[in-house]
Amino acid sequence: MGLLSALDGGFGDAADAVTVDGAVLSRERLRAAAGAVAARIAGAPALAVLARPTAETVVATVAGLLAGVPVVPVPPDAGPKEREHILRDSGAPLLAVAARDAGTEAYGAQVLTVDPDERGTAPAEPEDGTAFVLYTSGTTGAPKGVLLSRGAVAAGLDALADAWAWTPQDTLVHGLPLFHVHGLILGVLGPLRIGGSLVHTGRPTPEAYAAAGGSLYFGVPTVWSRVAADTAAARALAPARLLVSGSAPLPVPVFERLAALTGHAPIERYGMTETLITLSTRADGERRPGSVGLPVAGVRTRLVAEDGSPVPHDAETVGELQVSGATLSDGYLGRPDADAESRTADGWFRTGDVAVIGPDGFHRIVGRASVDLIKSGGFRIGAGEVEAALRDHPAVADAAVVGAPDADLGQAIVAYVIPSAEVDGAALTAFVAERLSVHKRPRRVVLVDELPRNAMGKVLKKRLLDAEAAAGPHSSR
Ligand code: MCA
Ligand code: AMP
Repeated sequence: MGLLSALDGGFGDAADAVTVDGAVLSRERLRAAAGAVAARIAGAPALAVLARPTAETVVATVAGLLAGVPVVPVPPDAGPKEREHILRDSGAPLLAVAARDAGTEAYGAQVLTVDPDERGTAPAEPEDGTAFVLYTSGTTGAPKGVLLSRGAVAAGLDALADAWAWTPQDTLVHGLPLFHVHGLILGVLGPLRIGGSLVHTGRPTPEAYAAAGGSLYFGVPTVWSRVAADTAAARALAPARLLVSGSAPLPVPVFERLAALTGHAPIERYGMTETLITLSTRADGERRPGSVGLPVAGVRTRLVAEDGSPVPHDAETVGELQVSGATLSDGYLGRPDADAESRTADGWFRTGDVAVIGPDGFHRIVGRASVDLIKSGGFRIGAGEVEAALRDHPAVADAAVVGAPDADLGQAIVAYVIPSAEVDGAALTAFVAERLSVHKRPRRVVLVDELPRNAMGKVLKKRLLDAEAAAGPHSSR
């Protein structure tokens, strides 16, 4: 059975299988349009896709999967520095875009326009191979390409179908970006494997979620917090079957308000680009606020102390969460150093997240081991990448970036900058937004004369975070 097992007509041809950006695609039309693109890309080593939330992105992604060509989603707002890195590092010779983006900069790749009305014959899906190269941030340096196999994606989606009782009767609704695991793999490939239909709302606004009338809803905590603050929108979700939160911690007050207004205790699940979704509460089990539940089918977890010894499952003692199983990636593209660092000698993936496990097996994520990986609005952002972009500005002598607690975004990027010439925060924010992705821009810039450092000269980020905490709660909204 192929990865896109619901696309081949096994569940019949729903006329409205995929709705995105106002376009409605039946499975038959999606298969035909993707078949036409698949014929044009056959044999290519990789296909980059300018991943706007559009029908063209869905068609191009499905075409890559049908043709056995690894898909490399490119964030549509990625500035020149980030886009060039993704295209060159992945080696993708083709960039698929919608007609309106035909003139886009592709850094040596050939631009391929995708037309959802084109018709061709879908080839038989390959059995194995790399499905995606997904770019994601580390603590330092440019984003790394994570190699996700077809087998890992299939195992990950099947595990979620089991945990969430996700069936062909479901209509999935979300408005998340189509260049990450959450929006693209769960949110687009999920319905193309499991069946049922997808409504992508363009943006994940409370009003759009309320109007969509789905059964299964996905959101990052920022989305759920905005829904919970909009009583009418939240109440409109009462007829749904399941609300699922992930990509960052769901604050307990948001969980509780959502449950009170919608009548649904949300499911919380945890994962990473490198591992897909590994932990979740279950549709048929307890949905405990603040907990990400149990390992999904095919995944094992363990907690390890700093000295490598096992940590007791007493719901109190923290350790590094390590995972193994069928959903793990095949490593980072061309980065054996990063592979070696992220895997243990016995093959477990080191998540870098700190967690506790209770005697009942329920997991709680306590935080991240490194202050340099920031989660803002559910986006993973490396402090080092933002600092490097800031240092490229002629008026910046040095910069240190932290994720400060934020009521809306979970963490907000705050940049402490030592200027070398006259400059203001707005100019620096715009500079980062233009070079990297817009969501990597600092939400606040603090100009300082010096940065706190230890005897080795390393910036003491904990001290910057203490200063943020002392300044009181913020909300970027
Ligand atoms: C604002 N804008 C700017 C600037 N400031 N543009 C250029 N320069 C500036 N200085 C524009 C933006 O382009 C955008 O415009 C608009 O302002 C809003 O931007 P922003 O404030 O950043 O958006 P937001 O509304 O605050 O975003 C909140 C959000 C978003 C919608 C929740 O953070 C989001 O989509 N998060 C999802 C992240 C996610 O999917 N993560 C999954 C990865 P315009 O309106 O024109 O676009 S995690 C994963 O995959 C794992 C496995 C997992 O566990 O799930
Ligand atoms: P990404 O690779 O963008 O998916 O980011 C993965 C990271 O998101 C993980 O290492 C966690 O730090 C964080 N994360 C994802 N889901 C959750 C969750 N439910 N609770 C807490 N952190 C989460």
